[in-house]
Amino acid sequence: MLFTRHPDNPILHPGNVPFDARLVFNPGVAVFQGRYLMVFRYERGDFDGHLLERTALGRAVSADGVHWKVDGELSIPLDISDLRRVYDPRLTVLDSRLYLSFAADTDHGIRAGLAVSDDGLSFEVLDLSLPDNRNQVLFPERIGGYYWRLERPFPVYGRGGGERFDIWMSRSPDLVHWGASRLVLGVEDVPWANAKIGPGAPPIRTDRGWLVLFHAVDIDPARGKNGWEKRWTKRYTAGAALLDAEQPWLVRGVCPEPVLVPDAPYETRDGFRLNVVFPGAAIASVDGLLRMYYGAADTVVCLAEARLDDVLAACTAPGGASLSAMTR
Ligand code: BMA
Repeated sequence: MLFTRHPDNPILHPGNVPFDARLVFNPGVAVFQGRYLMVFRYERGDFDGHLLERTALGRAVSADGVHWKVDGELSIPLDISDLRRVYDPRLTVLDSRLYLSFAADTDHGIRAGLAVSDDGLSFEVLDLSLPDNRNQVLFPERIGGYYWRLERPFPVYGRGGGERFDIWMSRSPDLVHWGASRLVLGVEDVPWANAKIGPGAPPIRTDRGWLVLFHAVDIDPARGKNGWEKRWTKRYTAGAALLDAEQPWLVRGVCPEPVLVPDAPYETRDGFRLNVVFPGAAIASVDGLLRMYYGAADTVVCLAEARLDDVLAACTAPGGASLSAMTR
């Protein structure tokens, strides 16, 4: 595996949270106003009884990106009457403002939302997509004069009724009106996936293009009891792809193997849904280290690290799926 787990994993778990939270996972992380900021998903409920009662967002801060202090809950002011819950946050800093993209389950479908903040505490909602869309991530820069996002719609009828979903992209002149949508990466471009893929971390600019960490799901009907669930046949792994710097809908390469697969006990043995690594953030440091923050087993927050150059080289190595999207 290209990524090595941090020895302090899990870096955030329910025991670190000063309020009632039974599962703490799927983080968005950004360096904002001089420190690391994390927004994470948490579930309240009865861990031993395996009952979950409430999904919400929490906030943590850190000086080094490894040691975190939870400093409260975060509420997103969504003015819709059919809202059920908000979850799976991602953070992007763009023009010195902090953007939070999130999934919103409503009575009428799952919507991808975007909110903005100037202090990391209070947010204004800019947009909620049509259903069904999720895993929206915002690029940290304008490209060709537009804002860009990756997203993952759920085309159930068009893909034969099963869970076979792909990574798409839209652009916007103002972060509110999105369009000119294109397919970026299909499940068939990811050799080890057989079910669905979705953008994970907001893309980061490198000298070879935009690096995207994504999640990829394979289903094996032989998988049985897994975590709290009687039956959970999916495995969530992390993958990496490189998009063109100026025409980001063009895929320059896909790492032919996952960059992280569930293996550690906190990914495969303890928790709500086992065999899940769900990347939500990537941070590159000046000394060439790439950090990936991810949810493990839908229960804790973890960190893994790789050399950025190694990940870029793997994305463009011969034998990997590459350039397949260029003809779309
Ligand atoms: C996805 C989302 C994520 C979750 C993952 C694994 O569909 O619901 O929030 O981490 O499944 O359960």
